[in-house]
Amino acid sequence: MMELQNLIGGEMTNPQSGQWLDNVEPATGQVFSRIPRSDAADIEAAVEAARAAFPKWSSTPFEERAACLRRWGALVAKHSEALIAAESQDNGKPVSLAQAVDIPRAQKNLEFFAGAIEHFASEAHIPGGAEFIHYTHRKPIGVVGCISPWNLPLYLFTWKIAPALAAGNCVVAKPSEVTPVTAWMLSNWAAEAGFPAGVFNVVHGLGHEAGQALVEHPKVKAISFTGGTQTGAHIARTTAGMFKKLSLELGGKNPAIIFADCDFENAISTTIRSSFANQGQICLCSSRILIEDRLYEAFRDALVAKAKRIIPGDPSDNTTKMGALVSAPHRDKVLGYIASAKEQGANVLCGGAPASAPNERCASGYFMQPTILEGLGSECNINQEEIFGPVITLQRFSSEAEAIALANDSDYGLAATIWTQDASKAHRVASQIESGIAWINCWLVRDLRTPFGGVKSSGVGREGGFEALRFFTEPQSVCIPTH
Ligand code: TXE
Repeated sequence: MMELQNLIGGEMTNPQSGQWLDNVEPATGQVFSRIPRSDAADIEAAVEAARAAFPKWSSTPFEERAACLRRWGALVAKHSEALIAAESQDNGKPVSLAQAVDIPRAQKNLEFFAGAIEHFASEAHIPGGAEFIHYTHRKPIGVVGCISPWNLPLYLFTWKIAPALAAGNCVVAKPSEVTPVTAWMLSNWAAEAGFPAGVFNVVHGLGHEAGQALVEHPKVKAISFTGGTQTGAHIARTTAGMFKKLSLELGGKNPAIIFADCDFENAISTTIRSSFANQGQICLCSSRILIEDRLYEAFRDALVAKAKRIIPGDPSDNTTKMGALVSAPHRDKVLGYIASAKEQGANVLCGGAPASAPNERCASGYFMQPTILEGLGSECNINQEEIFGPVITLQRFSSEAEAIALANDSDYGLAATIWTQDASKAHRVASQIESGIAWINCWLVRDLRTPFGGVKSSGVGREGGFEALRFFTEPQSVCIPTH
């Protein structure tokens, strides 16, 4: 049985409580590892180690901080096969996806922020007459908390810790208890990458225990969180009176707007990917497909025909395109939404039930059929709440204005995709969509320098590029006379 440990002050440590949590493989439903059930005592030890390491790390030249990140990235590359297998086993995603997306992007995150810190400049302001110079000194904050979810475990874990460390902060990270393995593997290589003891700490455990203790710790000056909107709201309430910096990347209910003049084949194949990739467990997935009236039947039938050909398989099989959902509770949550949709009169065009096990090994795994629903109004909970599984709904519109109104009829505002071959319409529609991200005739095309995040219930703040480095620093404005 694999036993994970916390990394605190450069040492791999067991939970002070002596309590452990089972970790289940989604494809089989079997326990395959156990992790520390850490609590406030473990968080306290990690924060103290981080505080002790901060003076030296924050004054380490940025070139050395960048070199540590680059060495870490090289270690991810060196161990990529083991990381790919571990990510797939822990999350239920196909190995092909972990190989194509998760692990290469984790390496890229580390390398990208090594470069970003080498180019992160600050400003000076010289008023007319040049009697004074005002310069902005961007200083690391101190000890910061990084809390990450289970859908893209190492990808989103490194997306937070890399800019935090690059900027000169010391980190206490709390990965999801549902998918802790690759964060633990990475923590084993921190010393080899050159990070001094205490600069980077990982405390495993439950959100409302270890996570809550991290969020409310008075010496943790900033929290970068990705996860559910409800949890994000809870963290905001917890920290409101503590005036901590907060970066909240939360849920989404992303529309795909399909105009009749779209590139039909491209729109179909990309919408299948944007709907069902990672079993629909990506905050950027499209879950509301809005189709112009005169194209509705043709698009619907083509989408359903493709979705029916997606057969959930054993994630460890290289040919598998769709794996298992991350946990039994999550699988049941998704099935609950489908049952509710049926009760409300939805027409199930395909799927709508658990998928049969792909083989004996996976007999007790959490597999679901890709599901497409139609016939529900925009106000229906199925079209308003984040399901976060392989479930999409189809709605129709008859005008550009109606498409925009439908797309914006949501408490969320993370991402949107727009399909039209009329460029001016594309720009016009994109500018009216309430979202942090808009893709036109493509999906999930990423440039790590761009601001990443959402509006409304999709979160507060932006990650990515210099946005992340500005979040993880505090600017001080200094003024000096020039005479
Ligand atoms: O998220 P949680 P979960 C959405 C998706 C999903 C829902 C819940 O709809 O169904 O969120 O998923 C830690 N103080 N997204 O349960 O609970 C927790 O341990 C501090 C969208 O995974 O928000 C984990 O490390 N930390 C999202 C992390 O928060 C707490 C991706 C996320 O857990 C805590 C994942 C607390 N009180 C889910 N409670 C996206 N935007 O990509 C929990 N945590």
